[in-house]
Amino acid sequence: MKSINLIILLSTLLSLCVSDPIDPVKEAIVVDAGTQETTQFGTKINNTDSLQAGERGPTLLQDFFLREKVMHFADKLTNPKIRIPERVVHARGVGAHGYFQTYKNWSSLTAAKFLQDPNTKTPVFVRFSTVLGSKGSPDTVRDVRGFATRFYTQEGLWDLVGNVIAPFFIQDAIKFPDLIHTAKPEPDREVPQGGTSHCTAYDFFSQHTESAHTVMWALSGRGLVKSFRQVEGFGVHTMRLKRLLVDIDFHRNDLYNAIENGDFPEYELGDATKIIPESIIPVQILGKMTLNRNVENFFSETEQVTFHLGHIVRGITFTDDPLLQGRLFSYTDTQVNRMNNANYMQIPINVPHNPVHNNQRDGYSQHRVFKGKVSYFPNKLQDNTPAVVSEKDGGYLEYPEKVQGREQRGKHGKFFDHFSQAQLFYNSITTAEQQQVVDGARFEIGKSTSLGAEPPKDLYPNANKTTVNLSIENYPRPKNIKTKKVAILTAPGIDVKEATAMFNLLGGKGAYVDFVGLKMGDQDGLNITQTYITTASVLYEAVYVPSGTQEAFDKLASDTSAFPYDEPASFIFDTYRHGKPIAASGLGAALLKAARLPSYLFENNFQDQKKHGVIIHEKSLKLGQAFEEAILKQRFWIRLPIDPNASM
Ligand code: HDD
Repeated sequence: MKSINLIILLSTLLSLCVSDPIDPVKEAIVVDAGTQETTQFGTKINNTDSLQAGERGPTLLQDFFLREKVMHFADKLTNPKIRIPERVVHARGVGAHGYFQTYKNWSSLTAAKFLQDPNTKTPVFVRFSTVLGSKGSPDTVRDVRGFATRFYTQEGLWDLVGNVIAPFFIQDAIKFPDLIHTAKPEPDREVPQGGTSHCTAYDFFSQHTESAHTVMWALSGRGLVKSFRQVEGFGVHTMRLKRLLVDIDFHRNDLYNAIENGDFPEYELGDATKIIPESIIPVQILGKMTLNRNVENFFSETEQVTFHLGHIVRGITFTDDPLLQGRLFSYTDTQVNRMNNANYMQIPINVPHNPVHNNQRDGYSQHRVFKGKVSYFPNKLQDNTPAVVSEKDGGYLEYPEKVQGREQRGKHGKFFDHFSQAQLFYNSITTAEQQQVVDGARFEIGKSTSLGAEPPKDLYPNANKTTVNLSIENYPRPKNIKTKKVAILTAPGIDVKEATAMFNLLGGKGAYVDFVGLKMGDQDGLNITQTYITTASVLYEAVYVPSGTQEAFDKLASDTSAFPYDEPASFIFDTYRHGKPIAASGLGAALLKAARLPSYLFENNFQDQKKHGVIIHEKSLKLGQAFEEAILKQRFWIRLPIDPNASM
């Protein structure tokens, strides 16, 4: 008895001293390594085979372990009551943990406590997602990306369920089912998976012109993000997040690997309602979020997290935006259906880090054990507790918005301006980015045959206006090449010293460098981690070809039969046409020639090479600095054709 009291006392004391005492996810972590296997009811298992009558006899019904194991597996996979259905939108996602710290005390702006003390680290969980593809679809399709952030504040959960694109396709939640039906795979053939380049999507977009602005964003580079570590997130209705760090490749691995490597992505939280051009109202930066911990288990955390805009804390309230109001209704519905019971907020990833008390009881999978007989209010038996808290003493603060009007369908006239913001966006991005939008539109509309849509009239309301911070290309360049992914192309006979020198130079500055070769493993002392078959140029920010023997280059440049899928020359060519930096030393230039890069690049004009991001030199270390600068610049749009007829 005494020892139990001591434990309670100790844990109470501990919870008083530690700033974030409860992390239900951490508490729920189970380490199976090194343990003995048991059934769900704790009995130790003595054999992995099923129980049968004799060596060749039938299996016995009394085999409780077989019964339990197969039941659990089959239910998980097939029983719709137990298997959690994938989300109807944003099914494919990746999550990470981290924390948020406010830059200063914003009590002049909000009562929210987590925005007051710069020393408080508020735990966060973020789930990035594509919108349209199913759970197993590719990360890399053109799509909007979701950016859902949960803040486990000391006053409850606040979910900021946003996207990486500031505007949204519809102004009213009632149109959401139409929007999603158009963009999801077409119902007759279930194609395409995870993309908008098809008839129904553009049928809708062309008829429903309030989508124009958002379609324009989706057709820009923001619809084809390189990495979740280099996105901006927008709460769309209320808040805005800004990014700080940069980088690389396929989204799940990219985020996971960077966090494992200690290169934690950081995002700043700013405040700006609706899409007010930043040239008119600059974003006020409130604080910074750092993602520093990967999930332990994808299903338990990333799949079971239930974001909802209605998870809100004191100091933050809603507006009368019809899209927001509809979402508030929809997300509760979705989560109840998806999780198949009303107790989903008791799953560790969903539990607030502050105490929860109310009179909600029972239901499937109830994890809590409530003491006493009171589950109602008002009551005398428990002195009217759990008690409500007045606004002044810390209860939720309502915003006393004045509301008036008659019940009606239909919107105010300002909702019908569909093109001025689209035009402002187009005017505010660079020529190369405009070309991207045009190319994207040509591809997508080209895939949408027989629409017969009329071009809208009066397209030029904002013909001469621009605003700031909409161009990705014009963002401040990164200060170093940390986490940039660089490929060094090799074959037996390449100059190991040069290859190693470049590896050490870039790797020493934090870049992620891969030796790409014919076979994995050791090649003349180099550790080849990728082959021409397992990787592709799109996964890298830059490529370097070291010098080597004539023989090595004959092989790299001409023996395409050795590289049936992605031979080195096309690796270089793809890097070139995507505008990314290329470097070669000594005979390495032969591979660039084999890739048919323009001949003027081989005329030893260093300035010209720097301008085009193709750096060639006798010695690798001589080109190191120029190559590093080129990697920092990221893209050399000068190489890409600009269509003079592309203007809108
Ligand atoms: Fe939504 C999920 C973002 C409008 C209905 N939405 C979902 C997620 C994100 C967004 C990021 C994934 C959350 C996660 O990672 O678990 N949604 C948005 C944004 C919108 C928006 C930025 C416009 C401003 N959504 C919207 C409307 C409706 C929904 C208008 C319904 C009327 N959204 C849902 C949903 C989802 C969802 C069906 C699917 C799975 C889920 O909620 O948990 O309820």
